[in-house]
Amino acid sequence: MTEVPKTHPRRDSLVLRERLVGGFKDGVVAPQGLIAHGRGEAMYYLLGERTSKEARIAARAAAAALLRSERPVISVNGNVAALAPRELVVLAKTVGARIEISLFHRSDERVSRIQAVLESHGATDVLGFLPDERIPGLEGTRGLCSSAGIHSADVVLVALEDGDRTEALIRMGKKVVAIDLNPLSRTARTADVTVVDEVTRAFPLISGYAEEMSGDEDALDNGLAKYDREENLGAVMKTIASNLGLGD
Ligand code: PTJ
Repeated sequence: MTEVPKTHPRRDSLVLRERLVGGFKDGVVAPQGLIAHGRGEAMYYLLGERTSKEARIAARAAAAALLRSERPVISVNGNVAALAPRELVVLAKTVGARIEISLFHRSDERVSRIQAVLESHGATDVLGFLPDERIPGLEGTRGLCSSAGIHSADVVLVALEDGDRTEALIRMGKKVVAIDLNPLSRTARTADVTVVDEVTRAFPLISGYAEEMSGDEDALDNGLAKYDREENLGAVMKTIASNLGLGD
């Protein structure tokens, strides 16, 4: 991998790129994942590359939804495994969620490579290699899932997810928590809770709130009550407009 100079003003962004490229070379990230990352980078740039107040409000609601869940599942794709494997394993342990590898561009080889990455960061009982169920409405290998994971989950956390998949999960009656830098994406607009932030920041943010609120029913109620998706995404769009000099 290319060494990123410690003093480079855009070091954080370059480090994420290197993780993606490394993941691609290791067979973890799909080629399409590199393009998806570029789209995310553009949105992140427009958002000022920081965690907004809206992201914090959404992350609190996300943590509350996961803690209230009976059967939470974190769905993992190639990009997430390359960018934030440690952070996602920590979140899964904090909220007691199962981890399922669920790929848009599925191959058994990539699933097992992603599983190895997650296990090297402490994940156990990772689902996804032997799917035995389907997500209705999704054709081909895209629709595969596990009966012990996504199929029977009540809350599914998806990150960098394709809009079709998010909509299909909602049609199945799942509560969907999404992490997506694009407030205009179908995933962002249809998930029950959308955290508009970069995934490596969003996971620790949600974990932190989960630790803080665990066992405090009033805090969980409050976290959920303070979140309104349309209002939240509207405020995010205003930040983008303002950063573009298009103030109201
Ligand atoms: O590993 P696979 O086979 O499951 O494929 C994964 C990709 C990412 C290729 C697949 O899910 C895909 O095509 O995703 P989309 O439809 O391009 O959606 C990705 C969304 O994530 C876009 O809205 C991006 O803006 C957003 N995004 C990209 N990078 C980040 C991000 N959101 C948060 N953090 C990021 N680093």
